[in-house]
Amino acid sequence: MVDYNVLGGKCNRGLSVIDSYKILKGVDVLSKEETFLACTLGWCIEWLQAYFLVLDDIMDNSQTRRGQPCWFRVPQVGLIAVNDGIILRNHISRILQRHFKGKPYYVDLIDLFNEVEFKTASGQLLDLITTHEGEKDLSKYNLTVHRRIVQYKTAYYSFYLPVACALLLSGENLDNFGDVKNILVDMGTYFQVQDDYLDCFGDPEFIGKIGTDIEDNKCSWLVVQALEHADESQKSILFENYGKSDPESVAKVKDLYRELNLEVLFHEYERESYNKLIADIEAQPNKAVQTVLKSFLHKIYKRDK
Ligand code: DMA
Ligand code: MG
Ligand code: MG
Ligand code: MG
Repeated sequence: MVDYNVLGGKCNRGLSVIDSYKILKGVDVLSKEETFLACTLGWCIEWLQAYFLVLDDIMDNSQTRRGQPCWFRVPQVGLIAVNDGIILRNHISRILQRHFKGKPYYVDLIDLFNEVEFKTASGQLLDLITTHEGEKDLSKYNLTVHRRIVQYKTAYYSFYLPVACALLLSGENLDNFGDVKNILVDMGTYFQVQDDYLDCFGDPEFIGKIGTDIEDNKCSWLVVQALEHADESQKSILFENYGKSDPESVAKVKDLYRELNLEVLFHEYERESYNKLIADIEAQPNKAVQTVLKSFLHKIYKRDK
């Protein structure tokens, strides 16, 4: 179960702990002990990610993940996957206890993982209940609603958490890094817009998952932009076909997205977000922090996976 669900991803989140820690310490090579601790925290984030994905795929009724069937689709697993998700989560506390108990920042680490998990679960809740609102009235979707969902469901655990782990390892107090947190949350928002884009326009073979946002009536960045830019007749196509699982309806929504040039709009958004993030990062007083943030941004800018 652990091999099936924890491995096979890009490991961006986990690796960012080690990269960020090296930059904060100002060294190219860490001691054996430091490497071990940074890798351990990196793996804790990968375990957290596995836990969220196992449950997310059930809630989103998805088919594939990382190029294989979603865990709950494996015969003989089914809804036992819910308990497997809980087991994955419990492992994090056990790993932290085994390797960090006694460190001065142990309690801060536990609090951090708990708080980030709560934020993510709240984001998943918003994502799922907003879908019900959208089923009643799709025109309720807008960028404000979208932003709130994605900040919570994606940005904290994917972007703030790795850097916060590296800061704690370096002996820093997280209270002094409010600006850094805000920048990372903006970066996470940009990352989830990419995820929404790839859900429709990415190659399932390459991204390892088949999109479900249109079928699931999700408040995706694409449908928000479509609502913004469509004329009345185009809107009625959207209202008619969004949130339906038959392939003809999905194809009509995708055709409309293309007609509205959403691919071009996305590439503009991508460039603007990048420029804004770079400007915010360069306004940071601490050079090492600037380097940490830029290195994270460059891992995801223009990603196609
Ligand atoms: C991802 O949202 C959020 C979490 C907490 C896993 P999503 O359903 O868009 O992700 P994916 O496209 O990977 O299923
Ligand atoms: Mg999903
Ligand atoms: Mg989801
Ligand atoms: Mg998605």
